[in-house]
Amino acid sequence: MNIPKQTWPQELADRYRKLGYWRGETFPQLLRERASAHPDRIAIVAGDARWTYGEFNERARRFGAGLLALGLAPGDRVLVQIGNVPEFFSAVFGIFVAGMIPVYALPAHRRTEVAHLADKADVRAIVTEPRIERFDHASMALSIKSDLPNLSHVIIAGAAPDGALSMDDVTGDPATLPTDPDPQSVAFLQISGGSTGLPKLIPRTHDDYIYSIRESSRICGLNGDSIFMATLPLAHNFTMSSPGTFGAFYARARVVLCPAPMPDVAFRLIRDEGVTITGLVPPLALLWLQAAEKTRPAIPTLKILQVGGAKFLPESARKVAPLLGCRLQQVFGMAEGLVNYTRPDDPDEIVVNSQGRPISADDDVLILDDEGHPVDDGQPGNLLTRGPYTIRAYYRDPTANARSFTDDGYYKTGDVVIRLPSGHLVVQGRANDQINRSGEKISAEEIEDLILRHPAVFDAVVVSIPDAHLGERACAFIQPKNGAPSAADIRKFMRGLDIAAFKIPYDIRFVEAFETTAVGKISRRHLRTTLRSSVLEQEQTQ
Ligand code: OOB
Repeated sequence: MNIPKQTWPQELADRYRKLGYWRGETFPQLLRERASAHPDRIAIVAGDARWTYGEFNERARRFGAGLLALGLAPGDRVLVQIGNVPEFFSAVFGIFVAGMIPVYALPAHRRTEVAHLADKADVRAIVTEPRIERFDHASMALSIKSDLPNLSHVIIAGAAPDGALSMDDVTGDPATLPTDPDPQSVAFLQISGGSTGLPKLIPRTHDDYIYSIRESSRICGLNGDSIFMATLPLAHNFTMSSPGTFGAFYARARVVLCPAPMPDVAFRLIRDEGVTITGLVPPLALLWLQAAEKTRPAIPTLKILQVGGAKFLPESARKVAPLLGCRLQQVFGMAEGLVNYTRPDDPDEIVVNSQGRPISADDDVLILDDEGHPVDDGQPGNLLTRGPYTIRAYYRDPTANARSFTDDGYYKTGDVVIRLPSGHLVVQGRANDQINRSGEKISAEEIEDLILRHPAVFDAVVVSIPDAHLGERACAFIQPKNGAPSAADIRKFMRGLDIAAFKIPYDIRFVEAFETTAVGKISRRHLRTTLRSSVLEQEQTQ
């Protein structure tokens, strides 16, 4: 079963093509062209492994042909849950060249999230590692396979347990590979942090995504001599596309995989490999700054440190250039599309105080008050956007689509921003109920639903509160029933639910009852606001 093409109105699609945004390029073509023009150039460095573009392409083609030999067909979805190892790329590009569609899961995702994604995207195979950070991903994938009849194969980058195949054994004759896909078709399904329920699937097309990586690599000044270090998880949209690993491949540059984001590991790798650009979330940037203050690392090749995924405060932003000897670039993006960058030639004050401006002159940005009226520059409002690389709908999710898109195709980001006269945006926070913990997005509603499964919980409300280290953290308020569970009981119970560990709130508080509205119903939005203010007041008086 093929998935439908992602649809922009014909008139806009024509315009994006005419302006040269959509050039009909595809991912299989991208890799093939680079491999044929620069077969011996190093594409990927990971520990002792150094893959040239030629080898990268060969590995992808053998694996793609192997998927076909297993009986999978172009259009099929394949879930990829792989950490920062080179097999991430041979798997993903192998899936591309076979005309199939990768679905990305983060290494931190556990059975609940992965099974949901696998089911929703109706995947035929899962490609994963035996273990990532000591967790047994292979067994988890096999257990999910036993529940989903269409999921026929678990493929392991490494030694495979019984019932799974090793990636090395999934090979075939590259002559069986199909011709390049339609550039307007969906290239992959990215996942959304979201504010409600489990992750939603984001269909990105070859045309739209390649436009965003091409422009991102231009904005960030990437060329064939650039060395991009992937420090955050490879599956995250920031690491993949802003300009990320895909932007680096587009520019014929080199990608270095960082095994751990800790300053000592990262600084050494930057020095040894001559890294020129990398990207971090704010809490990691703070860690690097702290370490740099003590050790003054010699990392002169590093020209740009990108920080994004969550708000980077000006006090910290100001320290990047003096302590790390490179230029800061703020990145405010979303897997749904829109990405904003501060530009290399922006004045320092803009780079420190804003989260950048959109990639494209055709990114339509609206900033509206709660009644839907545009606000003036300098005033906070809700950010809505549409454009040549922002989706028009989630994959198979009419309820989310009705909530998240306007009739004229704008995506309601849920972010509250201020626009400066220069067009740069300053992020103020979220209008909806999402916790941004170190760049990991957590839906308050999803966590409430999970806590409610505990037999001694009558009701739960989860709110986001500021945290000195993480930026924000989740705080769960619980109204118990049948006895008095402790915070430790709740956490233990949640660990048993097979969810990503970052979703388990550390801060759990008990209340006797929640305030109710006049009609006797609880307005969750109102409750979250009052509970959040009560925490903030308490913290201020401490
Ligand atoms: C990136 O993508 P997602 O999909 O994980 O999260 C998007 C949300 C935004 O709507 C916003 O709430 C928040 O993350 N965010 C920021 C931010 N960058 C993202 N909030 C404040 N300041 C920033 N610089 O996080 C993402 C995707 C591509 C590039 C960079 C980040």
